[in-house]
Amino acid sequence: MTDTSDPHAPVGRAPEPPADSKLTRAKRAWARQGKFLTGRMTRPEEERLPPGQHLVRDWPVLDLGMQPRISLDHWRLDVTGEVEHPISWDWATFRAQKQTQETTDIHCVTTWSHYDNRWEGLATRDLLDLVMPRDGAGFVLLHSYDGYVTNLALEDFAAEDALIVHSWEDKPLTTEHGGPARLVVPHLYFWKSAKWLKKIEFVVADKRGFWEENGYHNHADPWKEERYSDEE
Ligand SMILES: Nc1nc2c(c(=O)[nH]1)N[C@H]1C(S)=C(S)[C@@H](COP(=O)(O)O)O[C@H]1N2
Ligand SMILES: [Mo]
Repeated sequence: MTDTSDPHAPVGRAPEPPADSKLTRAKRAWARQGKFLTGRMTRPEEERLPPGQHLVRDWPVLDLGMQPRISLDHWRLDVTGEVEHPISWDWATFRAQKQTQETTDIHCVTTWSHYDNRWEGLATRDLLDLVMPRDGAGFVLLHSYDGYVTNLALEDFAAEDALIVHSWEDKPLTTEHGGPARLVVPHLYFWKSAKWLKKIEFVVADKRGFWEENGYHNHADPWKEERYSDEE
């Protein structure tokens, strides 16, 4: 006798809706628009390379010239400011958090883009679940071991593909690319992706970081070519 108690058991093929019904048309439109994906919309393939960008094969190194070496024994990540549950993690505790993998593209303001980088680390959304930002917290300042600072709106930090990564292509992130751990925010120019991440500070009022003070745009959306400052 067949057990019919399992609701997932196959019960024969569901009838296909007619190919051009109102429902299938609506579903195709939703798929095109990336509807029901939380956060930002998926982009059609022809829009993958943002305006003014060109593809490179190698992954260039860009920073202020001082590449700090932090041994895993001395590494810490602090999460401070407008949060219910501040964090101060050592390396083992950071590595014990829930892991997420994402394959995303890099777009640098200096016009190179590098496709299909496979990252692994802690999703910023999972971090937000742990620290619980307070109501007033609208912005996030990223502080790095080389003294670099960059700023993000909370909704950009919370993007569904944003990660605090420790690995690239299944290997530990190298020092030159920001290891032990860096932020990766794929939908913004790469200067927003702080290398050698040390502290994440939640704040009420926005505060421009290093490049944002030095002529770059505060928001940095590559598809809108937000390269240079939006301020006088
Ligand atoms: N801590 C820190 N993070 C940083 C920078 C920096 O100088 N210091 N430079 C930014 C810039 S301008 C870019 S383009 C990317 C470069 O990352 P990559 O060297 O891994 O390509 O890192 C960003 N993050
Ligand atoms: Mo950059």
